[in-house]
Order: sequence, then C-alpha cells, then structure tokens
Amino acid sequence: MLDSSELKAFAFEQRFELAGVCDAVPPPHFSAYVEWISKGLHAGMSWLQTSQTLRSDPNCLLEGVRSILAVGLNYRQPSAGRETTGRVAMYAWGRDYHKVMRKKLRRVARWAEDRHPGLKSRICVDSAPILDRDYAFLAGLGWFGKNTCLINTKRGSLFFIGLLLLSQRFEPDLPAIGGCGKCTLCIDACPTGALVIEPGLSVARLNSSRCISYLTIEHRGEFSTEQEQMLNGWLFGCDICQEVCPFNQPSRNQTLRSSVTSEPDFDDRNAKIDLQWLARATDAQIRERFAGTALLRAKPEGLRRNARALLKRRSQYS
Ligand code: B12
Repeated sequence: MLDSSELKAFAFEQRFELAGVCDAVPPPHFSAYVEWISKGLHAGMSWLQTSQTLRSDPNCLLEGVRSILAVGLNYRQPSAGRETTGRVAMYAWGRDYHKVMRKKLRRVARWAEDRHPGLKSRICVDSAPILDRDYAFLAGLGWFGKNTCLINTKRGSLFFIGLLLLSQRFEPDLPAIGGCGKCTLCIDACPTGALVIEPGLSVARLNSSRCISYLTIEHRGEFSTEQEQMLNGWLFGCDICQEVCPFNQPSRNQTLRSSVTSEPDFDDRNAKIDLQWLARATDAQIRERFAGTALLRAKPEGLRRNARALLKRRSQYS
C-alpha cells in the first residue's frame, strides 16, 4: 500500500482546500441513488437513469481502479449576490469549475504517474458517471446534510468535488463524521418545498422537479405557469438551502471568517446579468458573453427562457 500523505500534500499545493483518499469500493449509498431514480425524483435528467449501472462500480470508469483521491475546491465569494431578480448561484460566477478543477487534477495525475511507475489514473469532475459525494464522504471530506450537500464541519459546503481514480492502492483516510442534528433550516427555507425528509431517513431527498437549481439549469423546454412561479428571482442555479445552513455562516463558524476562495478564476463576472439584454440576445451573443463559464450548461434558449420568466414577474421580487 502506498503512502497517501505526499499525494494529498501535492493536491494541497494545487490549492485544493480538502483532500482525502478512499478505497475504490462500490458506492456505499448506491441503493439510495437507485431508489431516488425509481421514484422519478431526477425529473427530466434522463442521463442520470441511463448511466445508473456505470455508477454502481468505479471499475466501469477505470479498469483495475484501487483507490480514489477526492479533492474539494472552495468557491465562497466575499459577499452574496445583491440582485433580487436575476440572481446567479455563486458556484457559476467565475470560470467554469470543470475546467479549473480538471487543470489542477491533471497536474496531480501527472505527478502521481511520474512518482509511481505503471500507475494509471482517470479524472472525474462532476460530469463522469460516478457518485462524487459518496467517495468524497468515504475519503473524509464531509458528511451528507439535509440539503443533500456534502458538508465539512469546518469549511461548510461551498466547495466543488473532484475525483482522481488511481490503479494502485494508497493508504485510505477515514469517512467523515458529522450531521445536521435536529436542524431543518434548509428544508424550511426552500421556497418550493424541494427537500423532503421521509420517515426513517436521517437525510433528505431532493425532488428535482421542485428544485430551482434544476428548473433554471437542467429543465429543457418552456416553463409551465407553476414552474415560472417557482423561480423566486433566480436566473441560474439557487443557493438558498446553502445560504441558510449554519455551517456556512462566517459568524458561527470560526474557520469560515477568512475562507473566501483563493482561486483567481473564480471571479464575479456572472454575478450581475442584464435580464433585458439576455431575454433578447442571440445564441451567438450568449455563447460569447458566457464562454468558459458554467452558465452555458442551460444553453442559450434556457437562459433566455429564464430571463423572460423573471422579467414577467419582476414586480413580485423587487
Ligand atoms: C444531478 C446533480 C444535481 C441535480 C440534483 C441534485 C441532487 N441533490 O441530487 C441538480 C441540478 C438539482 C443539482 C443542483 C445542485 N448541485 Co449538483 N450535482 C448533480 C450530480 C451530477 C449528481 C448528484 C446525484 O447523484 N444525485 C442523486 C441523489 C440520490 O444523490 P444525493 O441526494 O446526493 O444522495 C446521496 C446522499 O444523500 C447519500 N444518502 C442517501 N441516503 C442516505 C442515508 C444515509 C443514512 C446517509 C449517511 C447517506 C445517504 O447517498 C446518496 C448518493 O450519494 C453531482 C455530481 C456527481 N457526479 O455526483 C453534482 C453535485 C452534487 N452538485 C453540486 C452542486 C454545487 C450543486 C448546487 C449547489 C449548484 C447550485 N448552487 O445551484 C445545487 C445544490 C442543490 C441541492 N440541494 O442538491 C456539487 C455538490 C458539492 C457538495 N459540496 O455537495 C456536486 C457534487 C458537483 C461537484 N462535483 O462538485 N445538482
């Protein structure tokens, strides 16, 4: 078994704030995933269903995988958005995190491959068919909150997760310990009731069809009147269930006081967007304005739809 401390130290040098290693076992909460899909809680994200089998075993992504390095990159900004209509979730303000994380993880992969001859690796950042949070949990990065986010007791939940699959076995860390206790602030704050605790479950399930983040990013096609009413001023993504979380409050969490992102690519270029312009912009203009950022995930027609829906109901939020 290889020593994982140098591997993690190199990851920290790339300015990941969190790093841990776990064995490449089947994901411990895969049955929860299957149940979530079977209840249709993934709404229109059919790709989550078609890739279900791949998610059951990391060997599907890297044959012979033995260990997984999980890393966390902080995206906390100095202040939350001030928009009342047209808010963009903080994670999408700067350069697309897939690109930022991938670049850093490529350096870690190259370092590990040079150091350990014969080692094969694969980078997974969000879009690969693997349960990112399950492995980050096993590697000790955080525990599952009732808002379904992975929460680190000292650092909160405003961090992205990246995984590096490794074909040699590194010394594993221990899974994270922690929990929300009796707190239900996120569940109570969600204006659309997207988070639901079922009897007997200590974590909540997200009903995607009621989640503002899903509606503004992943929903394809026009909105129904009911869906339009659910947006609550959000143009892209939603931060409500994380904003209210005690673990994300600098006033209550000592470590967070100085913990804004140190990643220069996570600037605030998308914090404020002109809705009038966006509602009328062409595909080409939208692609140019949001090049290299996560906003393009919603596609130009999705962003225009979101802007139009907000403008229609502007008076409701201001
Ligand atoms: C699909 C998806 C979405 C969907 C569905 C979200 C969801 N909750 O599932 C939508 C579009 C709504 C979404 C929104 C967001 N997302 Co998203 N999303 C994903 C994606 C691609 C898959 C998530 C998934 O598998 N969901 C399936 C369900 C079943 O998973 P789950 O609810 O987390 O359930 C897990 C736990 O609850 C646990 N579990 C279940 N039962 C039990 C019981 C016990 C006892 C225990 C201990 C655990 C447990 O096991 C389950 C499986 O891991 C991941 C990337 C990836 N490849 O994993 C990113 C990811 C989860 N998203 C991320 C982010 C940042 C967001 C947003 C914050 C963005 C935003 N501001 O708008 C929001 C948060 C909304 C929310 N409250 O979840 C980050 C989360 C980082 C973190 N610290 O947690 C991820 C990991 C991407 C990344 N690589 O950084 N997302």
